[in-house]
Amino acid sequence: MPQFYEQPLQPFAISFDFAAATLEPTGPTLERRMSDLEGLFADHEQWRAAAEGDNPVVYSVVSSPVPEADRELPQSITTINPGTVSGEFFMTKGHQHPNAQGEIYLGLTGRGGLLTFDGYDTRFLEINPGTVGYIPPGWAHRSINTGDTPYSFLAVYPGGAGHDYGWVLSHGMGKRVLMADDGSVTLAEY
Ligand code: PAN
Ligand code: ZN
Repeated sequence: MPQFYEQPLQPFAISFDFAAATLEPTGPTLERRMSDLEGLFADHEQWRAAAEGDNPVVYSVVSSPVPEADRELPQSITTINPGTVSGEFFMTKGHQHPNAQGEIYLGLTGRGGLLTFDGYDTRFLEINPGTVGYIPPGWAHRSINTGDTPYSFLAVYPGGAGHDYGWVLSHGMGKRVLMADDGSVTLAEY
């Protein structure tokens, strides 16, 4: 057995409902409202009006009880509500893992995608139900609901990777994901 700084967890099973996008037992959960997303949408005035108005829940994250600690492998389900801010689809804040390590996403419900940016190139991957997306080490990532129903996905990531949100605020994501006039998904410069 390797040496642990804390008592290791015992093996345990997680009951996972693909359609309802829930897991049990449940660890930490969080909700991000519009007011939590300052500086991320291109149309700052419309963002402010929404944040100071009904301030909708943009997304929520429910985690299993596996801790974010070295050697552990936490999982969480994110659900992003449908909507736009001046045509820019509802999305997660986006982050880099400062201790660069890979991550996988599995699409569960709805329609959406994964925007990745390594500081030079941007790639947009559709991650719909049944699709696994791989995020290599060093690629910042943000998820986007491009549909008109809630979009959910499972994320599995190394517990020691950390989350750096300031990187995305200062570097952006290279592209924005917008709804075109005909409702289709289009990428625009940041
Ligand atoms: C995901 C994200 C989750 C919420 O579990 O943390 O989708 O997005 P933000 O963290 O950008 O608000 C993940 O990538 N974890 O590493
Ligand atoms: Zn991540």
